[in-house]
Amino acid sequence: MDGAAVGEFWLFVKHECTGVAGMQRSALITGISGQDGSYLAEFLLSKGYRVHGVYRRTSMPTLSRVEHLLDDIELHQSDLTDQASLFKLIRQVRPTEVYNLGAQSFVGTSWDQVLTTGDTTGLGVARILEAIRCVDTNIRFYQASSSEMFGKVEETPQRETTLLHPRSPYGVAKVYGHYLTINYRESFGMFACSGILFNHESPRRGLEFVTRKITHAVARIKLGLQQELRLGNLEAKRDWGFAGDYVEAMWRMLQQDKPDDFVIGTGKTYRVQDFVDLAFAEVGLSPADYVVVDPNFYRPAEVDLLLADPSKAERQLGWKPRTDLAQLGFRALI
Ligand code: NAP
Ligand code: G4F
Repeated sequence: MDGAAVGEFWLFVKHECTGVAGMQRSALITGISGQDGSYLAEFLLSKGYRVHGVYRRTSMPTLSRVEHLLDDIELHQSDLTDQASLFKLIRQVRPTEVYNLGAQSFVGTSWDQVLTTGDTTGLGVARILEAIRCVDTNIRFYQASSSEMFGKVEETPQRETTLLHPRSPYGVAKVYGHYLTINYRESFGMFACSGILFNHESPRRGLEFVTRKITHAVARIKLGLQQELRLGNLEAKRDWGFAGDYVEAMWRMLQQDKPDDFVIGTGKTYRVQDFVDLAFAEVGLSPADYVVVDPNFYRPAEVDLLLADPSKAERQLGWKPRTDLAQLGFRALI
């Protein structure tokens, strides 16, 4: 046999072993139709995982972000508000890892839908942890926690030990999920990790979030399709990274010897106004001619400043962001 044939042979043997002995690692992702779910699915497939995704029944399709993966992933209908269906799903799939990315994730909406947000973003964590606990406590669990939990920040930069002071119903629900994850680790010895991720963006980001709202509008203005861009608080500061980098950190957390919690961010912060300036500069236009500050987009309570200290992740996970805001490139976001 030549070298290539030997390689093929071993690949075949490996495939047979993982298939027959059930050794192939499998992951279940809630929120697979979302920004992070789609990048995580791609990443796990590249690592040889069998990838299962949870999606909700909707009157219109919501799977455009994973359309290119539909032949490679297995989709299951369920909902974070439905305990029985989550239990049945975990029992049927028996994944080795569960990534809980599903949530009502838009901060602004959380004041209008306090209970839905609490039910999905908060209690949803309890339901999936309970399902895992009943089926198999060896299943490793990742919870998508958020820098929004730091809220009215108690120190800067924010790290794993920074006191939490959430400023929105969304932030409050995430605090519940974060502490419940820690509690299941401490109570039942489960391998449960909480990733405290700072804002991360991509071309797959929803259009209601400020980065995509800005870049989408800038493109439309440049093309003559829109005349103005109405925004809220331009002074808020965020630590923005790239979603594709951050999903690798999620996976790395579940490959550790011991479960733990990690802050994931870039360690740089920018004002919304800075983002606006950069995006308009990219197409040679002046924001002053188009941006209108509209109090309708102010929030009842604002998170003024987020800045990550991701040094624990770098030390323990060997993870570093590869893409900062400038590298991410505003053209890619448009
Ligand atoms: P996203 O694009 O809004 O995706 C949210 C996902 O949750 C979607 O797939 C959505 O499904 C699903 N979902 C909503 N309600 C559900 C329910 N009741 N049952 C099951 N699934 C439900 O959010 P993302 O940016 O990918 O964020 C992923 C996770 O990380 C979220 O938990 C978010 O709160 C958290 N997080 C995000 C950031 C960030 O900057 N992106 C930072 C920190 C933490 P549909 O498509 O059906 O709506
Ligand atoms: O893009 P945003 O809506 O993101 P926000 O509120 O920081 O939340 C995102 O990041 C969290 C992590 O910290 C995640 F947990 C959460 O799920 C989500 O992904 O708003 C960013 C900032 C805010 O200060 C907001 O007040 O931009 C300000 N802003 C100003 N004008 C605006 C607007 N935000 C939006 N969405 N729309 C505006 O017109």
